[in-house]
Order: sequence, then C-alpha cells, then structure tokens
Amino acid sequence: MKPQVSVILPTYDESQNINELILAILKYVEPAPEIIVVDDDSPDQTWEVVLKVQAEHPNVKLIRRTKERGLATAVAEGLANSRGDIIIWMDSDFSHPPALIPQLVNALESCPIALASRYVKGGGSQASSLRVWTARLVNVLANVVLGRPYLDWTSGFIAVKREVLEKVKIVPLGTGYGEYFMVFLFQARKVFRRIEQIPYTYVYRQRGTTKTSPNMLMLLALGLSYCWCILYLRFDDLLQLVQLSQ
Ligand SMILES: Nc1nc2c(ncn2[C@@H]2O[C@H](COP(=O)(O)OP(=O)(O)OP(=O)(O)O)[C@@H](O)[C@H]2O)c(=O)[nH]1
Ligand SMILES: [Mg+2]
Repeated sequence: MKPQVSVILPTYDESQNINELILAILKYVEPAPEIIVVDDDSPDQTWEVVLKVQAEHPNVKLIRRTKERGLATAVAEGLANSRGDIIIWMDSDFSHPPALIPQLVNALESCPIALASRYVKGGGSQASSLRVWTARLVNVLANVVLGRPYLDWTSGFIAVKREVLEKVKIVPLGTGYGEYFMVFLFQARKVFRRIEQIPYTYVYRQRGTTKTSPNMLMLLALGLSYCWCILYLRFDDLLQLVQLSQ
C-alpha cells in the first residue's frame, strides 16, 4: 500500500497561485494527498480561494490564522495538524515545482529525509543575479561552518517521514522566515545522518509579490539573519559538546 502524503502550503497573499498549485499537486500525487494550506488571514483573501477549491476537493484543509504571522510558525502549525505518513512542505508561489513531489516521495523508500536541492548536479536557480548570489553566499557559509554533507540549507522544499517530526521540531529563529529551515536541517542531520538530495531548479515567482525580500534592505537584513543563524548553530552545538564533556 502506498503511504499517505500530506503537503503543507504556507500562504500570505498567494491568491493568484494557490488554486493552480493545489490542482497541480493533485495531478502529480497519487493517491490524493492531504493538502493543508496555512494562511495568515491574507489581505488578498487567499483563504477564500482555498475555501472554493475545498468545496470540490475535500482533501484540502485550511488553517486560517488571524492572530499570528510568520512562515516558520505557519509551517509548524501545518505539521502539527497533518496526518500523513510522509509530510512535505514547500512555498506556494511555484518556485518549488510540484512535479518534483513524486521523486521526493520515492526517495523516502531508502532514507527518512528527501531535500529538494539547487546545489546538486542537475539543480539550479532562475532568479535575479542578486538573489542567486545572496542564496549562494549564505549556502557557502553554511556548508563551510556547519560541515558535511553539503546541503541546500535555504531550500524550503522537503519531504520527511513522520518519525522525523517526532524527533526534530520547527524552531522559529531570527526574522521568523527561512532561518527555521537551517535549524531543522541541522538538527535532523544530527539525528538521522542520511539526507537524500534531489535536484530541482528554483523558478522565481511569476505571480504575486515577495514577502521576505521586497527591497534591497530587507534582502540584506534577511541575509545577515541567516549568517547569524549559521554562527549561532555552530556555537550552540560546540557549547553543548563542552557541557557534555564536563
Ligand atoms: N502563512 C504564512 N505564509 C507566509 C508568510 N510569509 C511568507 N509566506 C509564504 O511562504 C512562502 C515563501 O514566501 P516568499 O514571499 O515566496 O519568500 P521567498 O521565497 O523568500 O521570496 P521570493 O523570492 O519572492 O519567492 C510563500 O508561499 C509565502 O506565501 C507568513 O507570514 N505567513
Ligand atoms: Mg518564494
């Protein structure tokens, strides 16, 4: 029997993407997965679009948060409400290709974690040079400081077996956006060792606007927050090792 899959989709102002994305996921994944949209009461009423899709596809669930905001806590809430044996989370702007989901699921036959990666053979990025190089620099620093195996630390697109979520939690750090993903990978790598990387090409969003880096200043602030997070993880880990050895 095929494992049941849950897909978590955090959304903030994705009304132009969410309908098409849900239908694409339903097209690529069999049997129909549980799809959980976690929307933070988007001003463009993404949640209303989800309610309409839900009328035809009962596997689609909506969590509408009116008091909280932030990518990391939205993912955590989606995970806490998921039921699948395999859980996937990804961006809702088509930067993460839904066609890759079956490959991620298949990879879990031989390991607990499958990470969609831009930095393995066959992967890539179609974004502005500024974004490509910011992401590259952050990842070079992460790989040098946090060590092997080298990973795409800021991918944000991943499939895990449920047992992984029992041992590794989502911790919102820094700005509350992508930093949690580094923390998750760092902890997961310590516990599970094997992370399979599946190449994908990041495509910059065609519709809707970026939330995390609308201008140079915010992109820089986010980049610095990632760098702080990398150093924090390394020092925190060293500190724990020292405490254990005493
Ligand atoms: N629930 C929730 N989702 C969010 C929030 N901020 C961003 N998202 C979603 O998280 C995903 C990533 O956000 P993006 O704005 O695309 O960030 P990004 O991928 O770094 O930026 P782009 O380069 O513009 O794609 C998207 O699906 C967003 O809709 C938030 O505060 N709450
Ligand atoms: Mg995006």
